Amino acid sequence: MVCILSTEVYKAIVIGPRNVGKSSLVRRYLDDIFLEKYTATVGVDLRAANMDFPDGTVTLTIVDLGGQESFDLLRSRFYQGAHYVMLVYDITERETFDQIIDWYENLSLSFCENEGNMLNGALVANKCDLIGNHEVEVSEGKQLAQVLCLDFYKTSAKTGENVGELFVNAAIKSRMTFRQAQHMR
Ligand SMILES: Nc1nc2c(ncn2[C@@H]2O[C@H](COP(=O)(O)OP(=O)(O)OP(=O)(O)O)[C@@H](O)[C@H]2O)c(=O)[nH]1
Ligand SMILES: [Mg+2]
Repeated sequence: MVCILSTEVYKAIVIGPRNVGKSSLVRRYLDDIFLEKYTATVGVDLRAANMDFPDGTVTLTIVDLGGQESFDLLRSRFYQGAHYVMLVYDITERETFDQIIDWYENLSLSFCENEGNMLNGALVANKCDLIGNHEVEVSEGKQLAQVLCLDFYKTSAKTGENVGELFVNAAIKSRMTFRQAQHMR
């Protein structure tokens, strides 16, 4: 964590298979727009969100990582120092859900001792607006999240459902874990 004047700065990374809507979630949160056209993230996009809480401002730097396999090596370089991980799958593509364990294991391998000594993050079931096309039950997502000790969010970058909650919670959890770790020193 970096402290610039009274602003605390934390790092969140957004990962998961290609085309699941990672960039769309970030875009929905920061710009409040949704684009139907798919443009793959080439490598990484870096953004930042400022959030005002009663006890101070938090800047969440958001590292949006392209899901294509060719970026595997590059991607792991950005895991270092992350305070919160958003692990995204597409609720309408079971294959993306089935890949989550591999993503999690990869992450755990190259991760990053964060300052609280545990991997803080969320499993995100995106594209939930496509009702009728769901290939993964919400209960399955919740169960996996529980096993991996992650929060669970069912989101739609298209409608905005739960998107604000996801990012605000990422900032709150990052700060809480960091402060708890400070206390224990
Ligand atoms: N219906 C619906 N479509 C979505 C949603 N989120 C993303 N999409 C669409 O899914 C496609 C992929 O979205 P991206 O946000 O580019 O996916 P990504 O995970 O960033 O992909 P990579 O950068 O290649 O890893 C785009 O055509 C989006 O319009 C959603 O919540 N609902
Ligand atoms: Mg992207």
